[in-house]
Amino acid sequence: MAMLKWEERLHRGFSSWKWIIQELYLVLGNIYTRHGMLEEADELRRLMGINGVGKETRRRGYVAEIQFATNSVEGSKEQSLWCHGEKLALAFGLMVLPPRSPRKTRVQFVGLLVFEGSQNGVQNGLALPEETKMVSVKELVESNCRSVPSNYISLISPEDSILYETENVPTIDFSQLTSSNPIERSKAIQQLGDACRDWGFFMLINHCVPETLREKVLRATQSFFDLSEEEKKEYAGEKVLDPIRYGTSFNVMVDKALFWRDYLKCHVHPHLHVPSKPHGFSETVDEYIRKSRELVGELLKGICESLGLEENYIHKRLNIELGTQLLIANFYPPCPKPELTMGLPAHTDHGLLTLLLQNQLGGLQIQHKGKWIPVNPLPNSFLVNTGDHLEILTNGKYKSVLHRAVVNTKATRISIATAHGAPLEIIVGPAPEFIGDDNPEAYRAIKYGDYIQFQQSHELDRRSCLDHIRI
Ligand SMILES: O=C(O)CCC(=O)C(=O)O
Repeated sequence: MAMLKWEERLHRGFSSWKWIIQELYLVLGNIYTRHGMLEEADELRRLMGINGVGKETRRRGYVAEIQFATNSVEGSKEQSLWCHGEKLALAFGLMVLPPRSPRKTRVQFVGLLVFEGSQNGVQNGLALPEETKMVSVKELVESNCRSVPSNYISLISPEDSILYETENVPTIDFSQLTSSNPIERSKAIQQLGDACRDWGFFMLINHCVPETLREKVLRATQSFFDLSEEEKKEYAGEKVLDPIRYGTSFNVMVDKALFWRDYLKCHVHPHLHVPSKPHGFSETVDEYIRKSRELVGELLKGICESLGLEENYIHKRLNIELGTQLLIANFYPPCPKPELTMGLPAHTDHGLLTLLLQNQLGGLQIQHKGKWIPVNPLPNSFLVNTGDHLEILTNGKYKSVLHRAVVNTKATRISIATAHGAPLEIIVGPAPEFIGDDNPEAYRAIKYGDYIQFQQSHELDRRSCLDHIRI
């Protein structure tokens, strides 16, 4: 690999500080991959060796913070570098700490690496530079990649790796929820309320979306991802709220490690935006999103009743007729070492309700009472979860729950989420029915569009975006 001039300088200057060099190489690996320089990225990975990296480092987005204790550091340095037109600023400093034992004085060395171009890009909502070549996971897998590149490595902490297989998310029978028998219906409403309050997730069976349509939309999604990269990149979009966006990972501008997932996100209501390719895709999506909207409309009515409200309360309060519906198609190709990476890290969803369809390959895990539970979907079922805006509206009564997607070695997993919420311009805060002397407002009101913009422009940092608006 031909080293760039600044890499040589850096290597000479700091070669004894192996942690910093390794950390820099890790970030540089990311840059190479983002710029489509896969050979260079591979060579870099070979040079640095993956073992040991990360043990003594903490990385935050494009700001890498490196800390270790040593007695041999003699000075501090500052340097600013450029790579592919993006400025990297480096600042090194020393801190002398009180000795832990009488014989050893500790000198802590702190290195800061700031990927300036990208940080500004994120803040201003700018796109990646035009010449940037995005590499999809599908492309990576098809290029015969037999290991997980270092920039895709994101390890789960040991306590978060434990799975509790014995618990199951509740099941709701849609036919009972819409039954003309009042006893059956009120029992189903009670179960729905319990599921929203205690789990934030449930499996929906006996619903109104035909199996043939579910299979058709999964096949159509596969054909979209089977288009050539050039064709798909026509839909790459620039900003997080663009009506159609094809991409990889979560948001490559902010992800500190890349995720094993390609995606297509489309705003499908109140206006339908769908790629015109492949043939028949937009018609199938249109049919599917209409049916899923109908289903979610009924669920929202049931949820209102379970909260003791009139069944159209949410429809009227949040103008659901003109509400936002987003379709998020997730494509997780098989991965050589699934334990080293994530399909999607823990996050909550922004809307009121999300409906998830998957191709019978498990991969979703949800957090329940602090434990991670793998979800095995029942045939022909949907998984439904309450989102941040239902938690905001109910002032915390119904919870939006953390969930994550893991990948597997065997086959491509496809999931299609439709997220349903208020119109983008509506400001949502806790409803007066849920506020009282014992229940003060727990969240600041925020415009739904601003909330999505915020969530999609920030790293998924394994906690709920709601933490930013909690009072
Ligand atoms: O693929 C999955 O199972 C989860 C997808 C998801 O959480 C999302 O799209 O936000």
